[in-house]
Formats: sequence, structure tokens, C-alpha cells
Amino acid sequence: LTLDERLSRYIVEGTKQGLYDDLQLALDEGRRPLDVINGPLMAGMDEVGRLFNNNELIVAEVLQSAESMKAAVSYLEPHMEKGDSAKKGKVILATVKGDVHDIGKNLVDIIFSNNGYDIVNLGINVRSDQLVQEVKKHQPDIIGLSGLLVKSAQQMVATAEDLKSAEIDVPILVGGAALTRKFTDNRISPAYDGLVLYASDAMNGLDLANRLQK
Ligand code: B1M
Repeated sequence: LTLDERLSRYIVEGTKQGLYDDLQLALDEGRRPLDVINGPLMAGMDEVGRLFNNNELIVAEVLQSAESMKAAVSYLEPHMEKGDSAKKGKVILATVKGDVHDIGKNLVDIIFSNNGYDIVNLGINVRSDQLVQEVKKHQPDIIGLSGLLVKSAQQMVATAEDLKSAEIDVPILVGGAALTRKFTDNRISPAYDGLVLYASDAMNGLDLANRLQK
């Protein structure tokens, strides 16, 4: 197997045996950590999603894959490029209520932290009343919401409504597999008084946030 095939396979098989050696090999070859994540590691995760969809994997196995992915990201994290470290602003991050997927959100945390943002990561399954409370406490410049389930997209609409009721109009950055720009523009934006931005991935999210800070 090629190095990329092996890296994908650690994720699909949910194993860490050999993972760190191969990640180091990729780094030694001069590969950028984010390219490794977005390339072979994400390809592995997509394959996991496909197999799970076909009932060829059970939740416990998907969880093992998630553990391998998290381990890989942790290994790569210290090698990631640190951008402009001037303090840029505060971002509150949460995976919305009903959703426990956090790998994407935590990637956003890492990338934003490496680029000068102050992050308050509220974790997973965050109810909007909790979010409102934390926003009032921390006064962030941006609220980042993540969700991977179809119902999470709907939950983001409800969350936007609840933030609006609490008279919060801080820009919201939304992302996650079940979301689209169209849904964001047609459903989430009208439910909110402030700006709502859709990020296709974590780097796009950083780009949008940076533009907001200017
Ligand atoms: Co779940 N799961 N899962 N799962 N899982 C999906 C999402 C699914 C598509 C798999 C499938 O069926 N093909 C499917 C959703 C179906 C749907 O609603 N359309 C699904 C399902 C059904 C479920 C359960 C319901 C299964 C069950 O119990 N029967 C259950 C739900 C639990 C719940 O949330 N209430 C469930 C559980 C789990 C595990 C716990 C086992 C595990 C998560 C572990 C964890 O996160 N700690 C898991 C996993 C791993 C997946 C897949 C395989 C991989 C997700 C992932 O981590 N990807 C996923 C299939 C897939 O996506 N291919 C699947 C890697 C990660 C880096 O990508 O999070 O998309 P992602 O983040 C991307 C972008 O989306 C974006 O940037 C990142 C890239 O840079 N992004 C943002 C995300 N958030 C952002 C926020 C931003 C900006 C960008 O700004 C704030």
C-alpha cells in the first residue's frame, strides 16, 4: 500500500498501530499537516461514512475510527503552521443540541487557535439556552456552530431564533456536513438579526472570520 492508502486504512479500520510512524513519515516527506488531514485521513472518514451507511460498520466501529482520527489530528497539531499570532478576537464554538460529532468542530478550534483567536469551546450537544448564557458571559466576536446531522441544520435555525430572542446579534459562523450555503441563506439567516456565514471547511471558516475582523 502507498503511504496515503495506509493513512486512510488506519481510519477505516480504527487502529493506531503504525499510525504515528506513518504520520511522521508524511511529515518527513514535507507534507503539510492540514493536507494530510484533508487528504488521506478525510478520505478514510468518508469511507467509514459510506460503510456505515451500507450497514457494513456498527456505531462502535465508527467510534474506533473517530478515535484514530482524533489521535492523528493530535499528533499533527504541534506541526501545524501558526499564522499571524496577533490577537484577533474571541470565538465561542459549539456542536448544536442533539449532535455529538466533534472532530470538525475541534479542527476549527485548533486552526483558529493557531491563527490568533481566543477560543471558548463549549463542546457537544449544546442547548441554545446554554449558548445564550455563555455568549452573554464571554462576549465573543463570533459564534461558531457545528452540526453533522440533517436535524442539526434545523437545530441551527432554532438556535439562531433563540439567540435573536435574547437580543444577540454577534456574527454566526456555521459549518458541518449536513449544511449547505443555500440552507444557511434561506433558513438560518432570516431567523437571525446578525450576519450568518456558511463555511465549507475549517480553513474557509478561518478565511471568513479573518475578513470579518478587518
Ligand atoms: Co455519525 N453520522 N452518527 N458518528 N458520523 C455521520 C455524520 C453520517 C453522515 C454517517 C452516514 O450515515 N453516512 C450520518 C448522518 C446522517 C444524516 O443525518 N444525514 C451519521 C449518523 C446517522 C450517526 C448516528 C445517528 C448513528 C447512530 O447512532 N445510529 C449517531 C448520531 C449521534 C448524535 O450526534 N446524536 C452518530 C454517531 C457517530 C459517532 C459518535 C460514532 C462518531 C462521532 C465521534 C466524534 O465526533 N467524536 C460518528 C462519525 C465519526 C461519523 C462520520 C463517519 C465522520 C464524521 C467526521 O468526524 N468527519 C460521518 C460520516 C462522514 O461525515 N463522512 C457520520 C471528519 C470531520 C473532520 O469532518 O465534522 O464534517 P466534519 O468537519 C468538516 C466540515 O464539515 C467543516 O469543517 C471540517 C473540515 O475542515 N465543519 C465546519 C464542521 N463543523 C464546522 C464548523 C465551522 C466551520 C466548518 O465553523 C463553526
